[in-house]
Amino acid sequence: MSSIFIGNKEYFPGIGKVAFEGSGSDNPLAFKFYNPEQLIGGKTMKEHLRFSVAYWHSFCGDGSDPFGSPTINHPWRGNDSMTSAKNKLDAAFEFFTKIDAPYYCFHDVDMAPEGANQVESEKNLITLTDMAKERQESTGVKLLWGTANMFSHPRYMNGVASNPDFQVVGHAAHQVKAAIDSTIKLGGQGYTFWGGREGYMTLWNTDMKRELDHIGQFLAMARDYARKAGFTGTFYIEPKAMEPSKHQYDFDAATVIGFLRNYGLDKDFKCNIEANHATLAGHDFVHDLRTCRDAGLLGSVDANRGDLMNGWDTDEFPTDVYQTTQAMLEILAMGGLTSGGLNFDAKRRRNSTDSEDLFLAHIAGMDAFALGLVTAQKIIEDGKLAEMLKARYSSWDSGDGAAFEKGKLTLEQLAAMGEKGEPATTSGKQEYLESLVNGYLFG
Ligand code: XUL
Ligand code: CO
Repeated sequence: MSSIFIGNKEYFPGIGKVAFEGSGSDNPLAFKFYNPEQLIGGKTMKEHLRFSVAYWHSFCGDGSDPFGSPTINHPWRGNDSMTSAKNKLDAAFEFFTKIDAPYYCFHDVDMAPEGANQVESEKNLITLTDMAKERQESTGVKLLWGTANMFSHPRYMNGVASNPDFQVVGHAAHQVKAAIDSTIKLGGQGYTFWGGREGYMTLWNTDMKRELDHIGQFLAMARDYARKAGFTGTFYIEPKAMEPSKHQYDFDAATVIGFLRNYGLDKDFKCNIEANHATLAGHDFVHDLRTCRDAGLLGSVDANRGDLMNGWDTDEFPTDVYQTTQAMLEILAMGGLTSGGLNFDAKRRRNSTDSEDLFLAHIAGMDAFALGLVTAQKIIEDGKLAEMLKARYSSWDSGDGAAFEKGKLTLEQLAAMGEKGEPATTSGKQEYLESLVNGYLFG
């Protein structure tokens, strides 16, 4: 096993490049199902899945939670914040290379420490992203999307673009402009807005209509700036139902789609759907994916999963192949991801404290999505599910049903058809369909 290090130190010694060894392998540090070059329906697994590592959870998360202090001691901590940030960058690119991830995503403050003021913060960001550009060129790893962390700083406690205080929105613009500049410099294929503070706690102090109008205006300004500066990628809004705000304006996919259309943003913006955010909204992950696909607005995916036993954002690695199969079916059905990818917005558990756990967690997620892809392709090739779906709606394919769909019937005509007697009882065949899916998964 050869050592790989990006700067002058190897941060994950003893771990080489993770390779595909097949399902028979008992090497924990090998892929069992993710075989990057394997062809599935004419494209390689790597091209289909477009895996991305989240800088924040993987290199900034330290295992702390609201009840306890850090459990994970990162070896890249230096004597000052800029030294730590530079070491962290090298560790990150070492990890991307070893895990064979083609992409990564980051927030401004994940990579560069905040300075005493906005101007100093931007200077730090420029220094670190200049270094990241060199690391991208030497390793071939690319930026899937960039974003700004507009939720941690106290100035945003009452909102970002939705803030009742205009001065705060000026600060937000400065931060977003710097993050967009960095994303363009790094060749990012997307730019994400997650509105953690864009919501409210009580209507007693909130002018909801005005706040939503301000968000619409702000996003249009950000889009216009980025397009003028040469950004050709996709903007994403990432829906989330709650946490941190009680009522978040980007509640779920349907809400975001309505918002984008309402403010004329749907030509430039798509959704970035996160599994655990969909479940917080009371939906299955696949429900929000389907809602976006049907609207032509599924852009990218934050690949994780929640714990259905509780109601907060646990950001676990996605290892449930039932969910990854459903997700990959949606992605294949829309012709694949284009500028988006599968970004592991997931953190290892507080008590997964070995540095190899970061590898094991990503391997588990990548293998689960590879299994999902293979199964989804099997389902498509076999065609039985699609055939049954088509048959279920066949009464709309000809005659009066087809006339209805074409808008050729009046309510009076339709009502007259209702006099023909009780319709037949038709089974939905749910249990049979579920057993078919189990057959594709395990047969
Ligand atoms: C928060 C979340 C964010 C976004 C980017 O729940 O998912 O990390 O993905 O800001
Ligand atoms: Co996310």
